[in-house]
Amino acid sequence: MFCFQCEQTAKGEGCTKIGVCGKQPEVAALQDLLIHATKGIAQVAVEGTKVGVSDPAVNQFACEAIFSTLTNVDFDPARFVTLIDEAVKHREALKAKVQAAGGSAAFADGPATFTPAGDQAGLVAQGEKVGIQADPSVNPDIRSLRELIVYGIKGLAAYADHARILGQEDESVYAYIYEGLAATLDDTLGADEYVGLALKCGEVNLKAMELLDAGNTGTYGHPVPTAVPLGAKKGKAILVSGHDLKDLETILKQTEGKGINVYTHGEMLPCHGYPELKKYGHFYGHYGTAWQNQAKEFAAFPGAIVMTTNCIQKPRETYQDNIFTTGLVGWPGVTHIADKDFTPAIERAMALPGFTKDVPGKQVMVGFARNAVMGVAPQVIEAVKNKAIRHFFLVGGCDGAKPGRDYYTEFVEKVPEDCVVLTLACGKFRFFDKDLGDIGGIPRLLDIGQCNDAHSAIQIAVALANAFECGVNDLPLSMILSWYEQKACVILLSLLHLGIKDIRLGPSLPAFITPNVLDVLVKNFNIMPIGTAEGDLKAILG
Ligand code: FS2
Ligand code: SF4
Repeated sequence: MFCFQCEQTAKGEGCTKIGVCGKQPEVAALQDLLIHATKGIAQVAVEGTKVGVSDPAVNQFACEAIFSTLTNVDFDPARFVTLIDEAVKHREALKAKVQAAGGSAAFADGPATFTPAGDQAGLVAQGEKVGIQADPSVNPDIRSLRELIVYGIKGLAAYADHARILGQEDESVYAYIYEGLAATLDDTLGADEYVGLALKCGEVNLKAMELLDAGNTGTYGHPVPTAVPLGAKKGKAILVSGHDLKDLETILKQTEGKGINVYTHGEMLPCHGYPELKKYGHFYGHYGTAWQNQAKEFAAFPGAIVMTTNCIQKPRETYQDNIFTTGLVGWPGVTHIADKDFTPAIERAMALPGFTKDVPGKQVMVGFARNAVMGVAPQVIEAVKNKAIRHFFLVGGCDGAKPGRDYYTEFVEKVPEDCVVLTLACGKFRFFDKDLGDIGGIPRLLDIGQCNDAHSAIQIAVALANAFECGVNDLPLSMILSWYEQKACVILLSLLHLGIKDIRLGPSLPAFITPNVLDVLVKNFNIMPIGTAEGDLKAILG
């Protein structure tokens, strides 16, 4: 196997024996083959676009298939075997539609003609031949850019899938996914074209995130500042992790009146701010921190656990019977709830002891998404003008296990008292329960939401820039980002598409970026690795 799509890749180079994430070589090969098969769909879909053919079922499938290959989503080989077969069926059905519409669907070779082997072992063997390093003749910079596009598309497909679940879709998003994937097969394209396609990925992602924001806020209302207990309430319990708001709502509905309290874990924390979710009396509080601490935290949770999206890790035996997956998440041997009837998880929660007494704990504030922050824009602008607020820091992104991530905790601790920290995604668990106080009533730590809410952060930055009649780069705002998986890759591409400069990125730079590609990013965007908290603060604030 060879995989270097995430930040924790082995030795900062690539996972070759087994994934640091726990991905087995067979699953890595099947994921590579599924991406290959989806590129085949993309080749046909590009021809379909020329004759006005687009198939909603294919679009949904393509995003689900791609999302399944994100880091920490699906580790179950059997699910990939099914997805690969479905990919080929969708591709052939699409070919027929394209031909019926007068288009061309005749391909001589490549993914558009790929025939899957009849069993898992055969598919694994096929997958081993189509991985990242399959063609050693490819120039490393071109390979780097192609992989950057593929990982950007992985993040984009994830956001498009989240948005579709809430009824929000746009043809332009699917059209780019196909264009970008098909382009990675095109040997006539050079570095400049690929850089353009990578930035276009970021541009299209803004649309996908806008759709997701519309889906979230249109269905559940605009988040409002909300205090969330970190302790627990006596009673039976279900913990919901991942990012999917609709799954959480479904679980809240199905547990109503059953004496079960529902808790969020990881990236689900911001859900407490949505009016249509917080209205449930048994939606109690938040348990635990970021994804990489789940083995310890889940082992101590006295109820059932539902994983709705990334990030799942190998379950310990002690809680293997308590954890359930849904949607695109999978782990071999873990009960998967495909039909959204969460009865197995509810029954498990009823059988487990739950919290036998109230557990006291702190509270944290969530709900500072764009609507809430823009509601206090006049006070914020006034505070900047009268120098009560000197600078804003967006300290956001993914968390992970590396010791170097302590930088983000230290950074927030050292941010001067006349500065405000905006945060989002699971990286915030490094500092989310710190009491940073306020500046004239404006909290110094504002939680915008999940990684899925990056659109909200961008809207806040754009609104501030408009208020001060300047560009985002001219604002007293610095972005200190942490990355881990492919959603972070596409958010970074969106920020670069917007022309945002001087981003500090850590804890390490992507292994799939070659020195030459990095050079392009540095020259055009002055993107830089994080240094020390003290040194970076000094450099930013002067
Ligand atoms: Fe965190 Fe993991 Fe949110 Fe990422 S919970 S690193 O995949 O999606 O951010
Ligand atoms: Fe390694 Fe990350 Fe790939 Fe897992 S997803 S195999 S940790 S590079």
